[in-house]
Amino acid sequence: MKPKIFPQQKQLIPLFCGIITIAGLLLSSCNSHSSGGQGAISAQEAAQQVYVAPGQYDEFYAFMSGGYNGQVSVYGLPSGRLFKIIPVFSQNPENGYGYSEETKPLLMTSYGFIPWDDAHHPELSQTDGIPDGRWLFINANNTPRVARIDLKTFETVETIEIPNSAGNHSSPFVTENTEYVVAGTRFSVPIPQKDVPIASYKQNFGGVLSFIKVAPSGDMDLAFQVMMPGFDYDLAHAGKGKSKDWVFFTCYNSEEAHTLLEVNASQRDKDFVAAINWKKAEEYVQQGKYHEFPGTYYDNRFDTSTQTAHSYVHQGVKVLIPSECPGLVYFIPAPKSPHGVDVDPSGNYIVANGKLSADLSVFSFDKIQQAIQQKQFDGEVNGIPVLKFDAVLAGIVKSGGLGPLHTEFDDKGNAYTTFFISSEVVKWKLGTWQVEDRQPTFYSPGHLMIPGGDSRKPWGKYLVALNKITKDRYLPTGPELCQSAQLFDISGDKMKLLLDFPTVGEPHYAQAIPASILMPRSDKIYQLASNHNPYVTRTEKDAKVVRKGKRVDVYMTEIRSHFVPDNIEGIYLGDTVYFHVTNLEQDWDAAHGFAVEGNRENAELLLMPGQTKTLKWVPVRVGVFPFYCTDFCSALHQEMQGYVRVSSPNDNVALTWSTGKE
Ligand SMILES: [Cu+2]
Repeated sequence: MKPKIFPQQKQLIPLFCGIITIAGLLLSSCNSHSSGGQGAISAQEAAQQVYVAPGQYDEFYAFMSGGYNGQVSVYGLPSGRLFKIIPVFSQNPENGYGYSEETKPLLMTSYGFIPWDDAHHPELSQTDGIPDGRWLFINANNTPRVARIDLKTFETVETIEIPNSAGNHSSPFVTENTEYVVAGTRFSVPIPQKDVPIASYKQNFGGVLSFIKVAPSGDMDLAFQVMMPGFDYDLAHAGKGKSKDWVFFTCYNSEEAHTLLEVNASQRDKDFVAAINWKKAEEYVQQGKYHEFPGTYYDNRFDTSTQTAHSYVHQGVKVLIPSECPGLVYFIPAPKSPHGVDVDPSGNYIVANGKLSADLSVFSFDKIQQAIQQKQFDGEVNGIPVLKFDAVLAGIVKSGGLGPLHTEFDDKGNAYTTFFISSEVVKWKLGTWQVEDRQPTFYSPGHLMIPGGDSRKPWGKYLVALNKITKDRYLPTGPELCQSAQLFDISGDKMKLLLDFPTVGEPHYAQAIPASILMPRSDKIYQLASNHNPYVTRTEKDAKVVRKGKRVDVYMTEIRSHFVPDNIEGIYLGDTVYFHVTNLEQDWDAAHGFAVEGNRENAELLLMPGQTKTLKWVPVRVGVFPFYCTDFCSALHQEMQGYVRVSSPNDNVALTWSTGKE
């Protein structure tokens, strides 16, 4: 297929060819390093804008999903510097998350211990529709879950499983005051799960949209689900301002195909946006108009006082059936397999992007309300009224691009949409629906992100495009290339490309917030005095080793630059040893690690000041094995070591422990 070049690009960047053919979605060959366009600025000017001098801070924190690494990475903007990787759904040997006994419960599900997932959409908590810096939520796509990260510690503090769901993609978007986090199923499945022929899809499969209640403490609980037709639910956003009682979900595969979806789910001219009135749903639940469905799911909560996660197993879900609940759900026809559904800062405009179309359909919340009142319906699906397309349409953006995916907003009445197939970001005006600017991206952007760009108060200075393909943008690293983000300055009339920077995993979506909001909230240490881990050792003289049958508990401390105890004898083959390590430091950034040779199941521990963590170790050989601090903590870090002696059960070695005894 001949690569298609759009006129603006042809004129300004003749070599640009990162265009994908719609038929095969195959990237054409591309050898360009050009990054110009109307917004081209000199390298010096761009460098000045992203340069954060040594010792200076970035203006924004950006949180990017790690996709198939199951993590969140934290970057600074505008520099693109990576600060931290927050493990969420995947074990992380780097800091022992999912390996320490305290964090293992966070990875528990009804399927058992799941050490991996595919994390797509970070979402900051909001107050009054504005990111407030309390928590960051993120979804697990594969084994449906939603996690909450506490932004005081930048640690995962809760994961909740979502029953009846499969491929938790349209998640975890929050309502205006973080009353709920929503989660829509990507794949429809038999509900409840049962053994049926796949060909019975239309009779047996359904899709649920889940509403997770968030308590003022942040704790999540699955409040109710809405049983929808057997479509694929893709993305969501809650309303804001006048539309704050509603949540909008895009869906595709209204054809209800179960094989070769690339053809069979692209038959219809229009799929839908499902508009759900969650206030009404609450009323129906209160009136008892729900069905109790079976479903086992885990809610895993990290107790900050004991620094330990616990799993709570729940049974049964309240499910609302739309045909029994008038006014709960309406379908809005949206062209051609829509992907993103994005609500502008005023809450009036809802943008749905048909990923196989060129145009963007923008709906008006006022018109939706009017159409509902006047019953301007175009039939119904499973008892869900379908609103007349023309009655709710606010405008169409004739984009000139192809494959619109996702839209965010600035604070000046502009919207910005990524176009996957034509590899560009298009800026357009709300109300006039006119295209104001377009810039190529390199290549094939999925989501884009403007700090606060899905909220009531965008900080419209920068835009980050999260690109799927980076061919020829960086030094080659074999067949596997890094993923990439591109930073644009959107403060002026024209977007200006400032920076390419590689990302970790596959970033699907991102959120950003001014550093001035998060910095003052950030904890520096864990207070030793308020560490109530049952295995805490508060002083060196409290260190001890306790045997109970074949279980040995080592209560150990670390402080620069020694362990107490550092010599342990009287461990036998067949024992299971739990090293409960407490970092006694009370100084910011004074971390210590702990690792012991021959640990087959678990990684290391990494302990922040005042923290207690537990590493399980089952010795498999007789001998004397070293343990050591893995974090370069002081000038005498290399001296920070110890030994544990393992004897044969036939021998008779007394249990002893000590430090500094010759
Ligand atoms: Cu150390």
